[in-house]
Amino acid sequence: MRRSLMSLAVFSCIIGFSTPASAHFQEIIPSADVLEDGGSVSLNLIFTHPFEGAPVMQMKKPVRLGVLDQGKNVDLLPRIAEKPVDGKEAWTVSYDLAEPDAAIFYVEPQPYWEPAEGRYIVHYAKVVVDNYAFGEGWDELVGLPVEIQPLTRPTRYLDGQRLFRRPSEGR
Ligand SMILES: [Cu+2]
Repeated sequence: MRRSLMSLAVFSCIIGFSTPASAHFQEIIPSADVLEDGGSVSLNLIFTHPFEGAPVMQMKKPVRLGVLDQGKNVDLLPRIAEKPVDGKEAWTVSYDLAEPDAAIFYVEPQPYWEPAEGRYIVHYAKVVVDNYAFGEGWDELVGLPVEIQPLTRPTRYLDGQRLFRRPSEGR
């Protein structure tokens, strides 16, 4: 699970690649991808080499950080907190998920200068957290300039069952 989570977060939306040997990407890693009992999720934002786990790179405060929750875009920048990793600037944010639904967290980091390509690059990234293992809403788009729309459910099932129904679906 950890690996698929990572690949979702890392490969969600990437403009431009540097050479694979030195592949650094924006990470947005939630504390859980499915909250079986609802509650709070925290996400770590790290600019690093995900497959090697290091070295961590400096990540300036992002331009945008938000979540699409219950069909509404919530700005999470006011709640962001610094959480350095290996002495490099990195960030974290916590968010309470109230209703059964998939919440889609996303980040627009500041552009960084990629010497290998002679250009600035922005790693848009997003990740889905399924609250109460609801199992729907994960394919909604948050409206990034480049964005992958999942064609299959990116979060795990609980015994193949949904635990909750929307109120409109009745019993
Ligand atoms: Cu690198």
